[in-house]
Amino acid sequence: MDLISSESSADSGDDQYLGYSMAVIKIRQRRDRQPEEFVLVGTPRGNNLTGEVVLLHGRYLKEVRKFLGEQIGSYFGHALAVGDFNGDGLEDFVIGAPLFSNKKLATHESGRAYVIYQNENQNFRQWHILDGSGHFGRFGAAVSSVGDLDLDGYDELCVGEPYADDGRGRVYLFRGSASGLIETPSQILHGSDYGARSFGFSIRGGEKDFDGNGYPDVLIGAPDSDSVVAIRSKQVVHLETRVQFDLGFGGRQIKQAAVGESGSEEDPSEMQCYLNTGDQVTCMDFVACQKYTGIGLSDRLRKFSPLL
Ligand SMILES: [Ca+2]
Ligand SMILES: [Ca+2]
Ligand SMILES: [Ca+2]
Repeated sequence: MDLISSESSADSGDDQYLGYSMAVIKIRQRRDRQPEEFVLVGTPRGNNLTGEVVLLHGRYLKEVRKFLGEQIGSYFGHALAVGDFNGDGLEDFVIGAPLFSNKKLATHESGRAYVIYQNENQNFRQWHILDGSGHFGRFGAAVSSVGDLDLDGYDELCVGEPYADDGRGRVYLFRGSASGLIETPSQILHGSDYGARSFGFSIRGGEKDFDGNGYPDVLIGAPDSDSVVAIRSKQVVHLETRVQFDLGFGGRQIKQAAVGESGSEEDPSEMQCYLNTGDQVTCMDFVACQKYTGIGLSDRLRKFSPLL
């Protein structure tokens, strides 16, 4: 096996911690070309301590671009993740900066994650920022594209905040969409629910389906409690509901209507039914149908909620 490495940097590059994190990303340099593999390398003490992420061509290991941090000491480049969060077929990436202090929120080391979307022609102009929730939580210490957990065509992102909740830790799940990651997390996992500490210090997911239910699962490291938590994805059920109203004219006049609509163009004055109170009312039967679809589902769902 040939040893290939990048050139050594100048002495000024010492102690910048190049190689603190790494990821491989496919980039399409021109519209008429196939994507090529590039390497992202985190350097959290680079660029005079703001941190930087270097993009190298995968074949030649030559630097082609740098992404620079915005705050000294934020550890921009501590963690890296690659995924296609807006489902356009081009890989995007995320940079964690867990020691970022948010002046607007007056929080110290609350952390920040930068989501960077790839466009055609190696263009990364669209950035998206996700912030941690409080002091010393260190949101962005781990970032991981956990694949398309709900199989809707957009990759999901997990971000660890390992020192939130007095050191118990949290992990945020952000869902992808056509316009990129949805800023409000769809789920927050709490280390306290698993008896864990520093939960979210490391995250790995999107590659394996441990329980064979057709959906990828996630591993979350919690080294302060000497534990790893395996999170199994639940199956996603798409439910379609339809209601048909029978207006009580011998089944001859069946109208379809959405829930909550009267759907009636018939004469409601024909009151041929009685309530328990003795009041006479218009007869109205209805038929409710529910259909479910999804990957890996059985013919019968154990917990299938009835419509009414
Ligand atoms: Ca994309
Ligand atoms: Ca998805
Ligand atoms: Ca699974």
